[in-house]
Amino acid sequence: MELLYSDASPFARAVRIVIRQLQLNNVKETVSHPFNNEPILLHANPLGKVPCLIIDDQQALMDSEVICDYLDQHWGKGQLYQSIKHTWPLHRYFTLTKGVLELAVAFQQEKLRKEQHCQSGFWLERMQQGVQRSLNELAQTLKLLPDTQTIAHVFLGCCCDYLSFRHAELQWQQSFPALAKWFDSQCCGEEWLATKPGVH
Ligand SMILES: N[C@@H](CCC(=O)N[C@@H](CS)C(=O)NCC(=O)O)C(=O)O
Repeated sequence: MELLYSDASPFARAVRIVIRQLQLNNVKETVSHPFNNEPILLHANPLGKVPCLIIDDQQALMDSEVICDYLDQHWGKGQLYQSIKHTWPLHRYFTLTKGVLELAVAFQQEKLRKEQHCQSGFWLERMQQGVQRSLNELAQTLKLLPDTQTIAHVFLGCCCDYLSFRHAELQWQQSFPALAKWFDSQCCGEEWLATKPGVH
Protein backbone atom coordinates (compact mmCIF):
# COMPACT_ATOMS: atom_id res chain seq x y z
CA MET A 1 0.00 0.00 0.00
CA GLU A 2 1.09 3.57 -0.58
CA LEU A 3 0.05 6.61 1.46
CA LEU A 4 0.14 9.96 -0.33
CA TYR A 5 0.63 12.69 2.23
CA SER A 6 1.99 16.16 2.89
CA ASP A 7 4.08 16.95 5.92
CA ALA A 8 1.90 19.85 7.08
CA SER A 9 -1.45 18.07 6.76
CA PRO A 10 -2.85 17.18 10.19
CA PHE A 11 -5.27 14.72 8.58
CA ALA A 12 -2.36 12.89 6.92
CA ARG A 13 -0.48 12.99 10.20
CA ALA A 14 -3.31 11.15 11.96
CA VAL A 15 -3.00 8.35 9.40
CA ARG A 16 0.79 8.26 9.76
CA ILE A 17 0.46 8.01 13.53
CA VAL A 18 -2.01 5.13 13.23
CA ILE A 19 0.39 3.37 10.82
CA ARG A 20 3.09 3.59 13.49
CA GLN A 21 0.83 2.66 16.39
CA LEU A 22 -0.34 -0.44 14.53
CA GLN A 23 3.31 -1.14 13.60
CA LEU A 24 2.47 -1.54 9.93
CA ASN A 25 5.46 -2.07 7.67
CA ASN A 26 3.46 -2.62 4.49
CA VAL A 27 2.67 1.05 3.80
CA LYS A 28 5.05 3.15 1.72
CA GLU A 29 4.71 6.86 2.55
CA THR A 30 5.10 9.23 -0.41
CA VAL A 31 4.99 13.02 -0.21
CA SER A 32 2.52 14.52 -2.67
CA HIS A 33 1.67 18.13 -1.98
CA PRO A 34 -1.95 18.59 -3.02
CA PHE A 35 -1.31 21.94 -4.70
CA ASN A 36 1.19 20.25 -7.05
CA ASN A 37 -1.68 18.29 -8.62
CA GLU A 38 0.49 15.25 -9.25
CA PRO A 39 -1.21 12.71 -11.56
CA ILE A 40 -0.76 9.92 -9.00
CA LEU A 41 -2.85 11.87 -6.45
CA LEU A 42 -5.48 13.12 -8.89
CA HIS A 43 -5.91 9.62 -10.31
CA ALA A 44 -6.29 8.07 -6.84
CA ASN A 45 -8.38 10.87 -5.34
CA PRO A 46 -10.29 13.15 -7.74
CA LEU A 47 -10.80 15.55 -4.82
CA GLY A 48 -7.06 16.28 -5.05
CA LYS A 49 -6.66 16.03 -1.27
CA VAL A 50 -4.30 14.22 1.03
CA PRO A 51 -4.19 11.84 2.74
CA CYS A 52 -4.96 9.18 0.16
CA LEU A 53 -4.19 5.48 0.61
CA ILE A 54 -3.56 3.54 -2.59
CA ILE A 55 -4.42 -0.06 -1.77
CA ASP A 56 -3.69 -1.54 -5.21
CA ASP A 57 -4.07 -0.70 -8.93
CA GLN A 58 -7.85 -0.72 -8.60
CA GLN A 59 -8.54 0.78 -5.20
CA ALA A 60 -7.65 3.90 -3.26
CA LEU A 61 -9.22 5.36 -0.14
CA MET A 62 -9.51 9.04 0.68
CA ASP A 63 -10.36 10.83 3.94
CA SER A 64 -8.30 10.34 7.08
CA GLU A 65 -11.17 8.93 9.14
CA VAL A 66 -11.97 6.28 6.53
CA ILE A 67 -8.31 5.37 5.98
CA CYS A 68 -7.66 5.00 9.72
CA ASP A 69 -10.82 2.90 10.10
CA TYR A 70 -9.69 0.64 7.23
CA LEU A 71 -6.22 0.16 8.71
CA ASP A 72 -7.65 -0.42 12.18
CA GLN A 73 -10.16 -3.01 10.92
CA HIS A 74 -7.62 -4.91 8.86
CA TRP A 75 -4.54 -4.75 11.07
CA GLY A 76 -5.61 -3.40 14.46
CA LYS A 77 -8.57 -5.63 15.41
CA GLY A 78 -10.77 -2.53 15.40
CA GLN A 79 -9.53 -1.34 18.77
CA LEU A 80 -9.10 2.34 17.79
CA TYR A 81 -12.70 2.73 16.64
CA GLN A 82 -14.55 0.25 18.83
CA SER A 83 -15.47 2.58 21.71
CA ILE A 84 -16.19 5.49 19.33
CA LYS A 85 -18.74 3.43 17.44
CA HIS A 86 -20.48 2.34 20.63
CA THR A 87 -20.43 5.52 22.76
CA TRP A 88 -22.28 8.55 21.43
CA PRO A 89 -20.65 11.19 23.73
CA LEU A 90 -17.24 9.93 22.62
CA HIS A 91 -18.37 9.86 19.01
CA ARG A 92 -19.47 13.47 19.40
CA TYR A 93 -16.11 14.32 20.95
CA PHE A 94 -14.31 12.78 17.97
CA THR A 95 -16.53 14.63 15.49
CA LEU A 96 -15.94 17.93 17.28
CA THR A 97 -12.18 17.31 17.18
CA LYS A 98 -12.28 16.63 13.43
CA GLY A 99 -14.39 19.77 13.03
CA VAL A 100 -11.74 21.86 14.80
CA LEU A 101 -9.13 20.43 12.44
CA GLU A 102 -11.25 21.35 9.42
CA LEU A 103 -11.74 24.88 10.77
CA ALA A 104 -8.03 25.23 11.59
CA VAL A 105 -7.01 24.15 8.06
CA ALA A 106 -9.56 26.51 6.47
CA PHE A 107 -8.34 29.27 8.80
CA GLN A 108 -4.79 28.73 7.55
CA GLN A 109 -5.96 28.83 3.93
CA GLU A 110 -7.76 32.11 4.60
CA LYS A 111 -4.58 33.54 6.14
CA LEU A 112 -2.70 32.64 2.93
CA ARG A 113 -5.21 34.61 0.85
CA LYS A 114 -3.66 37.81 2.19
CA GLU A 115 -0.99 37.46 -0.51
CA GLN A 116 -3.78 37.51 -3.12
CA HIS A 117 -5.35 40.58 -1.45
CA CYS A 118 -8.65 38.78 -0.97
CA GLN A 119 -8.55 37.81 2.68
CA SER A 120 -11.88 37.99 4.50
CA GLY A 121 -11.91 39.44 8.00
CA PHE A 122 -15.38 37.99 8.48
CA TRP A 123 -14.21 34.41 7.79
CA LEU A 124 -10.97 34.79 9.74
CA GLU A 125 -12.90 35.87 12.82
CA ARG A 126 -15.63 33.27 12.36
CA MET A 127 -13.12 30.43 12.03
CA GLN A 128 -11.03 31.60 14.95
CA GLN A 129 -14.12 31.85 17.16
CA GLY A 130 -15.25 28.38 16.10
CA VAL A 131 -11.84 26.97 17.01
CA GLN A 132 -11.86 28.71 20.40
CA ARG A 133 -15.41 27.66 21.32
CA SER A 134 -14.82 24.06 20.29
CA LEU A 135 -11.44 23.80 22.02
CA ASN A 136 -13.11 25.09 25.16
CA GLU A 137 -15.58 22.20 25.05
CA LEU A 138 -12.87 19.66 24.18
CA ALA A 139 -10.79 20.84 27.13
CA GLN A 140 -13.74 20.78 29.53
CA THR A 141 -14.84 17.28 28.53
CA LEU A 142 -11.42 15.63 28.28
CA LYS A 143 -12.63 13.02 30.77
CA LEU A 144 -14.74 11.50 27.99
CA LEU A 145 -11.56 10.05 26.51
CA PRO A 146 -11.10 6.49 27.77
CA ASP A 147 -7.78 5.32 29.20
CA THR A 148 -7.18 3.04 26.23
CA GLN A 149 -6.02 4.69 23.02
CA THR A 150 -8.77 5.54 20.48
CA ILE A 151 -8.85 7.36 17.19
CA ALA A 152 -10.18 10.40 19.11
CA HIS A 153 -6.89 10.57 21.05
CA VAL A 154 -4.94 10.54 17.77
CA PHE A 155 -7.00 13.30 16.16
CA LEU A 156 -6.98 15.45 19.30
CA GLY A 157 -3.18 15.28 19.47
CA CYS A 158 -2.89 16.18 15.78
CA CYS A 159 -5.32 19.04 16.33
CA CYS A 160 -3.36 20.50 19.27
CA ASP A 161 -0.04 20.33 17.44
CA TYR A 162 -1.47 21.77 14.22
CA LEU A 163 -2.74 24.78 16.19
CA SER A 164 0.76 25.29 17.62
CA PHE A 165 2.27 24.90 14.12
CA ARG A 166 -0.04 27.16 12.09
CA HIS A 167 -1.83 29.31 14.65
CA ALA A 168 0.72 29.88 17.40
CA GLU A 169 -0.70 33.37 17.99
CA LEU A 170 -3.83 31.79 19.50
CA GLN A 171 -1.69 30.51 22.40
CA TRP A 172 -4.15 27.69 23.00
CA GLN A 173 -1.92 26.21 25.73
CA GLN A 174 -2.42 29.28 27.90
CA SER A 175 -6.19 29.35 27.43
CA PHE A 176 -6.61 25.61 27.97
CA PRO A 177 -3.93 24.38 30.39
CA ALA A 178 -5.67 21.05 31.06
CA LEU A 179 -5.59 20.29 27.36
CA ALA A 180 -1.94 21.35 27.15
CA LYS A 181 -1.12 19.01 30.03
CA TRP A 182 -2.97 16.18 28.31
CA PHE A 183 -1.10 16.83 25.05
CA ASP A 184 2.31 16.91 26.73
CA SER A 185 1.70 13.65 28.54
CA GLN A 186 0.01 11.72 25.72
CA CYS A 187 1.61 12.88 22.50
CA CYS A 188 5.30 12.50 23.16
CA GLY A 189 6.02 9.02 21.76
CA GLU A 190 8.20 8.17 18.79
CA GLU A 191 5.23 8.23 16.39
CA TRP A 192 4.55 11.87 17.35
CA LEU A 193 8.16 12.98 17.05
CA ALA A 194 8.64 11.22 13.71
CA THR A 195 5.62 12.96 12.17
CA LYS A 196 5.92 16.45 13.67
CA PRO A 197 5.19 19.04 10.94
CA GLY A 198 7.91 21.43 9.86
CA VAL A 199 10.71 19.42 11.44
CA HIS A 200 11.77 16.80 8.87
N1 LIG B 1 -11.75 15.36 5.32
C1 LIG B 1 -10.46 15.15 4.72
C2 LIG B 1 -9.73 16.49 4.64
C3 LIG B 1 -8.41 16.38 3.88
C4 LIG B 1 -7.86 17.76 3.57
O1 LIG B 1 -8.56 18.79 3.66
N2 LIG B 1 -6.59 17.78 3.21
C5 LIG B 1 -5.95 19.03 2.85
C6 LIG B 1 -4.56 19.12 3.45
S1 LIG B 1 -4.68 19.34 5.19
C7 LIG B 1 -5.80 19.09 1.35
O2 LIG B 1 -5.38 18.12 0.75
N3 LIG B 1 -6.15 20.23 0.75
C8 LIG B 1 -6.01 20.43 -0.64
C9 LIG B 1 -7.20 21.11 -1.22
O3 LIG B 1 -8.14 21.43 -0.46
O4 LIG B 1 -7.20 21.34 -2.43
C10 LIG B 1 -9.68 14.14 5.55
O5 LIG B 1 -10.04 13.90 6.71
O6 LIG B 1 -8.74 13.53 5.02
